[in-house]
Amino acid sequence: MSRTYPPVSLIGAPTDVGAGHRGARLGPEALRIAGLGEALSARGVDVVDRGNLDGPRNPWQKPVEGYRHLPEVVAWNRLVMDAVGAELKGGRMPILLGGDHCLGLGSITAVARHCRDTGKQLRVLWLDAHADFNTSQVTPSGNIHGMPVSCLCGLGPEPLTHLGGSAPAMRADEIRQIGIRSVDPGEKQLIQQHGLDVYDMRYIDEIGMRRVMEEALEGLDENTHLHVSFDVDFLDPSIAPGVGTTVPGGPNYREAQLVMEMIADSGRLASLDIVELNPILDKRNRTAKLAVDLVESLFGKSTLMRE
Ligand code: EXY
Ligand code: MN
Ligand code: MN
Ligand code: MN
Repeated sequence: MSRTYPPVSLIGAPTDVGAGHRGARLGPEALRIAGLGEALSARGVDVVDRGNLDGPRNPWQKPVEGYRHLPEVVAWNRLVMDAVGAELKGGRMPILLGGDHCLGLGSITAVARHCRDTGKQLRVLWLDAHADFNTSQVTPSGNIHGMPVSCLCGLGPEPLTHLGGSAPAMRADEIRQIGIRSVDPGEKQLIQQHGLDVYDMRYIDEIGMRRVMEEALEGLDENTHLHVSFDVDFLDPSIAPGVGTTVPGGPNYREAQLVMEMIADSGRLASLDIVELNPILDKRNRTAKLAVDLVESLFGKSTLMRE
């Protein structure tokens, strides 16, 4: 059965203000050059490219009170929240092209507000090697791309936790994290205190990716808005070297394809972030091309021959 998809809007957010390496600001162009728009159009999707948001440059400073570049991170996330919110209001599926993962805060804040306005249930699938649940007190770096999930859950500086006007933007039980294999000590305590549902690589090894996805997608219905926040460092570095914070032992190509195909089968995908792609660290744009290949599977390209 060939599924139809909502019209899609690509939104470029060329910044790495939240990251510890520079280069993710080139991610949007790398994804465009890898043919993201053309690949989705070829699948019959109505694609509009809104171009790039224009936020402050990366001042490349040291952390201040546990946060690096907080004013710039706030400014970029406000732009992202407004742009993502406008596409949702217009009945289109926003695909945010990062840029580092601090932008997930603005994106998901917009999605959560849209869910409140429309009475939809929010479910976030956070595909990542990292839990991104740090705070200024426990962060090892001050980089805010390690903090978007804690900020979304109400832990963090007011300008970020209250980006959408109130906090928390999202409840901890609305998110499932998959692929996690690098968590800091303080972060781990916070995650346990807040009861976050984390499908880490050890659990994936034990029960397999199919069971993990069945559990993570459990309870979705026609009233669910599924948001996928795809941090490309979720993937094993051997297939995705073009990221700033690689962690060995990630999902292989087939496991990643299965994740995307099972999300597509759910028919609930309604918004997407593609973040942390760093072309400076990539090899001939292969990581961007892999990301496009996997996003095509989110839009119905399947390797299943047994219909
Ligand atoms: N947990 C480390 C930190 O907070 O600095 C590394 C975070 C990397 C975050 C990347 C986006 O996923
Ligand atoms: Mn991340
Ligand atoms: Mn990550
Ligand atoms: Mn409040």
